[in-house]
Amino acid sequence: MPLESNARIVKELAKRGYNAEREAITLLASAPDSAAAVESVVDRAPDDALRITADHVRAVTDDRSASDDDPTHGSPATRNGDEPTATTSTTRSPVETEGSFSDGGSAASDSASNTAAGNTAADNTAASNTAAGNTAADNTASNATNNTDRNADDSSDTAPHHDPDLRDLEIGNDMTGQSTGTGEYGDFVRTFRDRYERLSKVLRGRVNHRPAEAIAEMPGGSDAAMIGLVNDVRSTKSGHWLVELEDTTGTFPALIMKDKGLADLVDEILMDECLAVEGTLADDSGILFADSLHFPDVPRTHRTGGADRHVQAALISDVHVGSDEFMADAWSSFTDWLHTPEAEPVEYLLLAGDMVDGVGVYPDQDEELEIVDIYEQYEAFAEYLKEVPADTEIVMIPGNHDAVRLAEPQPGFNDEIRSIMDVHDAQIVSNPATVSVEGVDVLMYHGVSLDEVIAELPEEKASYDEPHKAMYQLLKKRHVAPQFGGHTRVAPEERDYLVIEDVPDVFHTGHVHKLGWGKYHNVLAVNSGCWQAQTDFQKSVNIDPDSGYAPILDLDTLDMTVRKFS
Ligand code: D5M
Ligand code: FE
Ligand code: ZN
Repeated sequence: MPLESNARIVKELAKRGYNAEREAITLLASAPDSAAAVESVVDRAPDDALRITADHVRAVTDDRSASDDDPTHGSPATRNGDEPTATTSTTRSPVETEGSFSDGGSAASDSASNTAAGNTAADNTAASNTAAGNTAADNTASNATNNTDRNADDSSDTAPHHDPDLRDLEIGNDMTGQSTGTGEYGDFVRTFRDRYERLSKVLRGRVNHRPAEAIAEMPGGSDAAMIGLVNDVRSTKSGHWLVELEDTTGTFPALIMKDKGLADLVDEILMDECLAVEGTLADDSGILFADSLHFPDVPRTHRTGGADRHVQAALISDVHVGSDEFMADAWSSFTDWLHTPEAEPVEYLLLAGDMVDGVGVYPDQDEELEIVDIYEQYEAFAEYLKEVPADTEIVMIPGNHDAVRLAEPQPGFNDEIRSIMDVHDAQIVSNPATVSVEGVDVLMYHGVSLDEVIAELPEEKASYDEPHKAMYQLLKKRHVAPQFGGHTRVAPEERDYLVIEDVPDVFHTGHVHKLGWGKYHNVLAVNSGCWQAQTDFQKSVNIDPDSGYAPILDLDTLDMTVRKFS
């Protein structure tokens, strides 16, 4: 089946406002005169149809099967002169360009090798992570070859049909419509209490903790432990650190001596996160000399779920439609590929925020906008979404460029924006949210706090070149945005929706526009790059984005393949 004609059919239908099933595209592509077939199908589709199904195409086929000029039937020999040949289409195949993934010098190959190298140092899952990184690159290369063969072989075939009954998608922790916060002092108290309660539970089994007010009453020299939110971290004149923790009864200081071997952990402490400190009380019971520090963390024994069939999800983010730098061609290569037999297992598309570029997000942004009206941006985005096969299940959360409140948790889009995008019937949920896809729990979070983690932590623990390592820190803190009152805006709610209460199998973020992935205690962390080339603004702040990549996740094995479409 010529890929180019697939792509043209998808675009032709999208232009007329239709989204199409993959099978419908396949049937139309195999028609002797695809253009005429598209016309007939569009003419005959019910007025209220938003999507063209295989049945719509067959209805035309069945009606006209006796006719000589039936555009949906006939041998390839009757192809139109301007129909691209299979050879042309294979040359145009998007997967062929992904060779640059491993041909050195590109941002992606840098990311890939960083990922592998980084994991080696990180933890004892290193061996398998390194292997996973390599597998991704190798798979990509061999898939490209397979794809070429299959394109040639499949010319008369129809793509297998997706069985919606096999699909299994559940949303958890969506706070859309649940916002209770009024921004008053009491709301903040409730949010922090909830954070403390749920995260201290995670730590309780590991230390024999006492409330702050009880510790102050204990005899000097006693062993003691406290669980609290970090109220202050300071280094002392002699090079030690003073960490003040707060619980529901008060605050208590802990002194972390520089020779205790805890410096590495102190580096990772963020304000307002939940920690446990264990040690010995000073003679006057006024301070705790720390012997150990504990983060809530992910147990190393975490066992992941998995699909019981071969099915995949594409994990992407930061589309930025409306920006001058939105990469429409790369996007179309991606959506064209989704219509190929090779992409048949890709039944889910998870979008982690920044669908559009928005307006007024950064200084002088309007100089870099192709579309200056936010609603028109979503209309354009909806058109691009129509290029995605109609039978793909889509889940999306907002990001900081989207038209929802900036403070996290961000509720899913309002009705007006939902109605603009309703052609695809996407699940539109809050940032963050958890989705269970065929038994795989995916925590989706846009990722604004990653900037903060990267700014606060030493380079080797979190950097833009290895965004997945910054994600490891959030997993370790069991909170997607621990620091309050800094760069990440947090809205107080009755519940702290940003706590990572249940350990996910996959953690998916975007925002920093860098591609990076790796495993932390068996959890796959994926930061998914973007679909926007470098903006002048990003150039001025030295951001070199990884644009036009789609990480494809096997839901049965949790292996990942990164595909390049730019
Ligand atoms: O974010 C894309 C990246 O750009 C992300 O890492 C944040 C960074 N960014 C955004 N605004 C600024 C400012 N003002 N200074 C420095 N870095 C910034 P996105 O959400 O797509 O804009
Ligand atoms: Fe973005
Ligand atoms: Zn963003």
